[in-house]
Amino acid sequence: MGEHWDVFLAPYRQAVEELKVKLKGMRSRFVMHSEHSAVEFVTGRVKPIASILDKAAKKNIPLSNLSEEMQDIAGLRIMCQFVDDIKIVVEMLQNRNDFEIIEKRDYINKNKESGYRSLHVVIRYPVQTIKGEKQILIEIQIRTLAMNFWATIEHSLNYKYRGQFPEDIQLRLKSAAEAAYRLDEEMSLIREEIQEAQAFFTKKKEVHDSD
Ligand code: 0O2
Ligand code: 0O2
Repeated sequence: MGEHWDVFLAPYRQAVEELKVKLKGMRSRFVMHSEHSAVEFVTGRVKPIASILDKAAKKNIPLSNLSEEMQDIAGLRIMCQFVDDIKIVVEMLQNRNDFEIIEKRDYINKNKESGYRSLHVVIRYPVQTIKGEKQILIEIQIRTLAMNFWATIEHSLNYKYRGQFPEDIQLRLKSAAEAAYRLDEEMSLIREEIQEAQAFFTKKKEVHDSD
């Protein structure tokens, strides 16, 4: 089976590497134009085989249907500073013509029971293989740094407790989720202040330049 997995996962590995370069490129272009970058950083991974098997068993997905039914075998994650950046990133993804967005799951306006917040988009991405083009599904998670902090901690605790959190930990995670939400709100307010200041200085500079 080892060799089969290598063959099966090869296009996913290639796609993750390609998309990391492409999405990191979005950040470089903001920086080049001296604009606030909607993209803070990008990570990506191919799901480990053991996690693919666990998830397939949990969701009753036959292994022969993995490529159609498991959307996050390849996963990219885009971290943003501010909640408002997430919308900008989604618009940029929508305007690209190297892949197609086929699904969007909004866990920001409608957060999960756990307290998890993120915007997920599933894309259909064409990979060039020696046997021609292969279309694969990829999940892109877009979240703020605060949402990422919470999700990373919760994910490790989940691993430790296998989803069965002791009650005190569960309560702490809920209140940490609320704190992360408030942090995002506070930062959004500061962002507006920064942008107002930038607009003011740009105007002032224009006046001086025309002197
Ligand atoms: P774990 O289990 O979190 O320890 P580079 O080539 O240097 O840019 P590199 O080393 O290939 O990058 O990895 P990258 O792109 O920085 O990040 C890989 C990380 O993605 C993982 O680390 C996770 O932190 C994160 N990740 C985990 N799950 C997901 C997911 O479902 N979707 C996305 N998009 N990212 C995820 P590890 O060490 O592989 O995993
Ligand atoms: P990994 O690689 O360990 O991160 P389901 O698995 O049923 O919840 P589905 O339909 O596959 O979800 O898609 P969904 O909900 O869009 O994406 C699932 C992924 O979102 C998870 O991947 C996590 O990366 C992330 N996620 C969803 N809910 C939570 C949560 O409550 N806490 C944290 N930390 N992350 C969450 P996996 O399968 O866990 O894989």
